Amino acid sequence: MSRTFICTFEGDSDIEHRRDRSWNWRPLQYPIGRFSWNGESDPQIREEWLGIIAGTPDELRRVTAGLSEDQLDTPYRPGGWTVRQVVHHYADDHINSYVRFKLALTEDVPTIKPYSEPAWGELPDARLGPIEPSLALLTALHQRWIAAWRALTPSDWQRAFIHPRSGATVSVERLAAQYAWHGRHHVAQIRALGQRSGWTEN
Ligand code: NI
Repeated sequence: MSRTFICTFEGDSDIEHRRDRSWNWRPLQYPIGRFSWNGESDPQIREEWLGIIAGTPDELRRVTAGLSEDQLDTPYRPGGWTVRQVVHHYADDHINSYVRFKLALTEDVPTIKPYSEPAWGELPDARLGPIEPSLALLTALHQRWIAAWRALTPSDWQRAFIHPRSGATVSVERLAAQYAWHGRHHVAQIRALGQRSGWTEN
């Protein structure tokens, strides 16, 4: 049976979008589309996912390079997070997922602790703080994360945790697919904003 997953990130969830009636913003919110995966992978596609995850910190650095404070404080879409909040969200969210990944590797299908993405995004350091610490944190975090991914045995890819909100059992295989998507998802939001605003030519 083919399994198709949609994104279950706390803030990227279906629940948020049912609450948000502004369907006009969907192309801005999902410039590369929603996360989906048919539940299957092979060594080649896993390697592609890891390559994308490994490159995410540099992509984020590239797309935010040279932005002014005003540009960093511009929402990527009306009513959405600012570029600054998106950068801090990367650090906050990937820290949480790194911990979930490690829990899945070291415990027997543990139930993880969700967090409120919208609330974390509204904390003062996320709304107002300089982005460099989060860029540096993401770079270091992904070095550790990728080293851990690359050390997995074939059977390790099926190790999993339970997300208590959805009840879903999430394998680290699925996590790789999700984070390859997530890494490109918000970078594409920022890039699209820059293009619409005439900040960049590409
Ligand atoms: Ni996100």
